[in-house]
Amino acid sequence: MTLRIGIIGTGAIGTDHARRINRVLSGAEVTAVTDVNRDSAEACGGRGPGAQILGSAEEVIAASDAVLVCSWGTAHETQVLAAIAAGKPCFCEKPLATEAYGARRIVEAEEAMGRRLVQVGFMRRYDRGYVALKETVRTRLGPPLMIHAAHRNPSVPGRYRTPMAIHDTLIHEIDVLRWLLDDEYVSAQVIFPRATRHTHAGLRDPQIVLLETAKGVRIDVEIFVNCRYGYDIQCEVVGEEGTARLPEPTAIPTRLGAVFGQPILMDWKDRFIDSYDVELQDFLKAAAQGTAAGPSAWDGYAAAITADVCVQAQERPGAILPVTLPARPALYA
Ligand code: NAI
Ligand code: ISE
Repeated sequence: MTLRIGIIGTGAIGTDHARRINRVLSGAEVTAVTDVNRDSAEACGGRGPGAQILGSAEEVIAASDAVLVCSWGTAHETQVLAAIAAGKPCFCEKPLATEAYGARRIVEAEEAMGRRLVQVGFMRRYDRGYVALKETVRTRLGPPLMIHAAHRNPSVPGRYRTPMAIHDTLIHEIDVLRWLLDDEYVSAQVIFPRATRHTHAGLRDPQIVLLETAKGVRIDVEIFVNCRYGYDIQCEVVGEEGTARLPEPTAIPTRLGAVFGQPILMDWKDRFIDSYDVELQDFLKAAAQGTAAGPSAWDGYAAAITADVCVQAQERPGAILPVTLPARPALYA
């Protein structure tokens, strides 16, 4: 059976996911799309000839076996709740919700259904480099003590504001480092170095977020979203017996014109291209069984709680604020 997939939000990642469902992955076809901006739905190149353009998220959910929520973060909660109410498996791009109470409502709705329906788009858990790093940390490094990480984007759209550095960008590290360490956060702090001249009044850039885990691991993450030179994701784990580093993406080193060089990618779409394929194939496999796998609504909620504290910490630079997670429900054991 070919799963009928609906896509809500056909911007950058909605279009990219449509392409991979129709042209790269197996078992599914995009049959319906919607976007508040109809021009965007019409321009969605990868949607395929069979896909209808519908007027609302609700119509897409009704017409599909499973849906992808790829709209802006502020719209995710309502759209995911509508998919759960219809009993349809739902892949929701990060963040699950822009505030923890929204993610909490999604967890409660899923619990009431009694089965998992939501996968959150934390694709780094599927990245070969992170998977290998996690295995190295688990088997060779001894207890982890510290992590030094950086998340740099060459630039961001004009609507990007200071809190988005947390719930749009840092959210990837919040999730992947919690997964990497198999640990929970207990505190967060934000400090602001000298600002780059390539930013504007609504965005403090760069920022440094300091996280502490229940086992006492200290993490520093630099977020620098106007770094200009490339899309650069760094992660080094320091353990009792040694250190381990996220590998650089494969690129051809050259010796040309008296320079030893290696290109740096410019776009997140290219940096994590393989992991997007694997995460969505995982979603399609579970959706065919009427359920969901991979990063759960609980993971989205845990990330949103941490993100809320980090946003508060942005407003009180230097203050160390507690992060408190409720008990994990049995559905997510
Ligand atoms: P975008 O701005 O390129 O596209 C979003 C689209 O959603 C736009 O066409 C917009 O008109 C539409 N939209 C907004 N609200 C809507 C609503 N209520 N109903 C229907 N359509 C709506 O943004 P982009 O970069 O595609 O991001 C979309 C989501 O994907 C965000 O949550 C973002 O954080 C996430 N994302 C995840 C990435 C990852 O690495 N996993 C990479 C890029 C984005
Ligand atoms: C974007 O939405 C993504 O998810 C990218 O992976 C991230 O690097 C970027 O900062 C976000 O804006």
